[in-house]
Amino acid sequence: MQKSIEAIFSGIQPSGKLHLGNYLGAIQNWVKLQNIAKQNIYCIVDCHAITVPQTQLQKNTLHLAAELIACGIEPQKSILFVQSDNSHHTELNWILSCTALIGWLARMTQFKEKASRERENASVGLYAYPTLMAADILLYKATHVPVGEDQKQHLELTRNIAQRFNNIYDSNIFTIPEPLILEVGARVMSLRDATAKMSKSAKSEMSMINLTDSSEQIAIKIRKSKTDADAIPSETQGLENRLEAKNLIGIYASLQNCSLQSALQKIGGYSFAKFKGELTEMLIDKIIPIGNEINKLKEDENHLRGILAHGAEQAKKISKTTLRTVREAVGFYAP
Ligand code: AQP
Repeated sequence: MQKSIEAIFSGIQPSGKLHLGNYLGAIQNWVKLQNIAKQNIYCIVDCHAITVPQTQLQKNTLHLAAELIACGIEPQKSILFVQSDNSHHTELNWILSCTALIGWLARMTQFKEKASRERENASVGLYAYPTLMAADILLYKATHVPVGEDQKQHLELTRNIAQRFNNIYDSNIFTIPEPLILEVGARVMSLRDATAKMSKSAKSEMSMINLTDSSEQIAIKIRKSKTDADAIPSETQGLENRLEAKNLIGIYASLQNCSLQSALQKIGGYSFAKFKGELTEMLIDKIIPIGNEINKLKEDENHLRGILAHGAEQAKKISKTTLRTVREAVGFYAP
């Protein structure tokens, strides 16, 4: 992890219960960054979530706040707030959507994946998602954005939008953010199909480990996770074309905070039955205390609402200054 980081921004959608992929790929790094960066802003991005229909948005938003705090996001160290609680995001989004080019958006692979064959029936919001993400980041002059594999392209687009805006309006209003590429856990795949990423909105509960799963649920999900008939190799080359095996060993390595190669040095030669037993124990040790804390925090809704309200106030203080300079640069009427 780099030293001397000025300002971090990252967001997460309240689109369902947090899973192991969110934790290993994003949140555990946010927790570490709190002690490194000078300013940490973590946003529950409900405006992004409604790009596809949501049924329990309010409940999921509060639950996500509890989940993030239970994972170690400390409101004393980080600004934690809900996106729709700060309308500067949607206001800047409009201005940036007049800066972003259609050709740029058309190249975004996540839209292609999420809309798949239903393109004509996908929402305009799903298509324009990256400009709102750019607004989120640029409002706070974030210098670094922790991103997993799946978000690299969107961050590149944010950089292009910021540069184009600065050029058009002959300003240096926007800081050009750098990606903070994660070393481990960058992409955790589904336990049932290792060609798809572990995802909150996946239909099968068996495809993901949730942070509120019980020990029994964790054990059964790992026991039933897809593998192959061969033993575990001692070298990474032995994992070629073995996506499911690679995924499970990747999870093991992330939990141990080591590389795939050093994990293999330890477990090479194990049968999957033996390996799955060890992995289950490690997951239970990691997840059960977090789950207990989530359940405790969820009982006090007012406490959670207080944290989010304070976070929104702090966020608005920063974003209103950026938005004012943007409005001036664009030439908007100043009443
Ligand atoms: N499977 C994953 N492996 C590693 N990192 C992941 N992230 C998500 N899934 C994985 C990272 O978690 C952060 C928050 O993600 P998000 O909620 O904003 O959106 P997402 O990437 O679309 O997550 P989901 O779980 O797949 O949600 P749905 O199903 O609603 O689309 C991001 O940093 C992301 O990289």
